[in-house]
Amino acid sequence: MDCLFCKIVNREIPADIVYEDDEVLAFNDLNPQAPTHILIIPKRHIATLNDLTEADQALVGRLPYVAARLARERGFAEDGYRVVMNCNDQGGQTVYHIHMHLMGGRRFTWPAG
Ligand code: D5M
Repeated sequence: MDCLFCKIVNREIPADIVYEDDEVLAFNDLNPQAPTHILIIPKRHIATLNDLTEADQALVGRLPYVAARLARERGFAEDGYRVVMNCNDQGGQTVYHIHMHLMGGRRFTWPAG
């Protein structure tokens, strides 16, 4: 399948992997927007949030769980951080394999741009 993040899962292209379990992979974003910027993905290909089924709920629920764990490990869980999932063009999605952005280490403003 011609999916960038599936290729990272399959080790066909390199990435700076920071967490892995049976279902989830996390790696540093190539274009970081914060001192820590990690992408957390399900290993299984799901193109957008719109493609989720009821059966995917537990899998996708792991993404914020892993985000919080990584935030704790990096020491900014208490100060705070931002998690984002972009959906489709107007939502700013550029890679069509769902991913949660974990950004930390600086102050974020709201509303997001
Ligand atoms: O976010 C897609 C994100 O994926 C964006 O922040 C850049 C990042 N990206 C793109 N290619 C790579 C590779 N090869 N490694 C790591 N990170 C990558 P979106 O929410 O879809 O706009």
